[in-house]
Amino acid sequence: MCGIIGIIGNSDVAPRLLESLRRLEYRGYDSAGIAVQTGHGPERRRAEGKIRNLEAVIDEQPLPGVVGIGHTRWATHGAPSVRNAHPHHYGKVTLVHNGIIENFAELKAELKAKGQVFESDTDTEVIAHLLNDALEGGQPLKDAFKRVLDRLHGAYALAILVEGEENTILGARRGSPLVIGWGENDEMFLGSDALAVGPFTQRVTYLEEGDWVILSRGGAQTFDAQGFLVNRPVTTVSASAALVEKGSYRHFMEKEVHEQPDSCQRTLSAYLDPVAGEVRADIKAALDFSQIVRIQIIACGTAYYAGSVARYAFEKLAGLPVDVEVASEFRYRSPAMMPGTLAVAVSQSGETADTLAALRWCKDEGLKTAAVVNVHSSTMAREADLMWPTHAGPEIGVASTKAFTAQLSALLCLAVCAARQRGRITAHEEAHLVQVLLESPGLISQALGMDADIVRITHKLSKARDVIYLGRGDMYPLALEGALKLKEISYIHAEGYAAGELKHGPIALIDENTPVVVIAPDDALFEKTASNVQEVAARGGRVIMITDTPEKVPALSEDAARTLTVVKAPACDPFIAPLVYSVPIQLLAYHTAVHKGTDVDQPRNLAKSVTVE
Ligand code: HGA
Repeated sequence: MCGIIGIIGNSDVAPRLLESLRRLEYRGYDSAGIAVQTGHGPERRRAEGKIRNLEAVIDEQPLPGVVGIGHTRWATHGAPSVRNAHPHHYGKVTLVHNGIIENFAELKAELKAKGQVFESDTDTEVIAHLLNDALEGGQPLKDAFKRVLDRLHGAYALAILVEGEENTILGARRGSPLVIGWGENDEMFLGSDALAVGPFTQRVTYLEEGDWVILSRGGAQTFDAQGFLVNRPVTTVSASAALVEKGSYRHFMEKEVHEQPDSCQRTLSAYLDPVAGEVRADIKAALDFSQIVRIQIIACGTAYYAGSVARYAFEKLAGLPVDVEVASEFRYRSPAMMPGTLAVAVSQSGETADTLAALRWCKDEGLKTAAVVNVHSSTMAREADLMWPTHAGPEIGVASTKAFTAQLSALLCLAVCAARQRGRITAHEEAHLVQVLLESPGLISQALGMDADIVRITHKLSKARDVIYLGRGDMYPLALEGALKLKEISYIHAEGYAAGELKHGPIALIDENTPVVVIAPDDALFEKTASNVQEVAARGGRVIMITDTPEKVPALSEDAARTLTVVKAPACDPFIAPLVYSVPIQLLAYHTAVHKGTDVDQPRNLAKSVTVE
């Protein structure tokens, strides 16, 4: 989602604002802008589309000045246009905003009734009007800011410049994250995450929910939601620049797909003790699964599919009932929760607005909560009773890959932990499963070797209008994830179905123009899935079958055989098949998108870290 940067610097800030915005490009955006204190009030430059368009505007009309703010916008209210791009300005106030002001219509009506004119269609602009009014009314800056924040409903991270306050940036967070960066020689920064300030400092303070701040040269006064001065700790983050460069890869997504042996290894190491052949003692000590009667997983998008895969493992191995629900439905459904339920939020960023709201709802209901997150300092990490980290490293590609397999790695380890603690498996069986899990990075690496075979089939796939993905058991959520990945980056319509469900409706879609991707590892359900392949082939469907046992693929009639393409995956234990088979489905989507020439890392309309509803 939108990125924010604010700098109180010692030299011209425009180039550094742009540098930070480039770092934030990965979040997905549709316009960008900066504002700088020029000596006669803040001045803005804005542009639709990519940062390079903004650079061109600034090249033509430079913005000198040492204090400024910048923003990448992912439109929620009002079309992506220069007029709606941030910073927004009214009177003395110029500001950028992440989030949604839910009561903006009511506030706007009130302000319009006073004769004020709005220049954009955004919800954001009301904040500039409100703050300007409060300042014009003679209120001191601090009181005016607090009064305005109290009137806002919804979610915001804000960075604000005020005319006449040349060395100040106001910041506030509710619902959307914001960090303070502490630089050298009294330079100060505000950012929507640690990566935003990463080029300038590694020393950051994470603002808490409801916090607001008056940033000045060399310092910051931070207040909580009630207006009390608070002291939030300064932490040092390891924003290794190398992790956010593409290196020799064409796209971040390609790099991240290839990083999966490492990211899964790192994540598995946080959960498994390879020497003892068991789940690590600290993980076992943190939660006793024998005290849990049910798990409620809440997540969105790809993380929801990771949770859906995990359900099979928790139920089969640990005999623990699991429900998985998309957070945007869960949060408004008034679900009936059973005491003893553990609520598990799964989110790469740990900031996903719907998942966070669902997590908070569970906490309010008195449930124990856990968060599986990749950003360990995120709001979910801090608010959940228990943080289960993934170690994927920064994920820059909007379409999630390594974060997904890291989530799967963590959740599969936790399923083993639960099975052992609930007496469902012996120490010997635990050791076997730990061994199987530890083999997965090597097998993921082998699966990356399917690249060339997959490139060969994607030229056909890229011409399809619709694609169907089929899987059974834990390959069913993987089929859903495969379809999502293809939709996200290649814009080809794709749907995932449980293979056995095909004949109950979707088989009507089968024809020679609709490729069917079948994910069929050599597991207990292989024969059943193979029968579904027969059903598709019998109707002239084109099947791409991803399997480690091509020799078991049923003999098809000569005609049908011509339409079948088998892509060989590495043989693996069915327990880790979701990890291994993630790779070919990611590669399939990636190469199809590359073939189509889409913007793989920043697909249209999508954003990373979805901090709005
Ligand atoms: N509501 C504001 C900001 C949108 C946002 O936070 N996107 O991530 C707008 O539409 O401009």
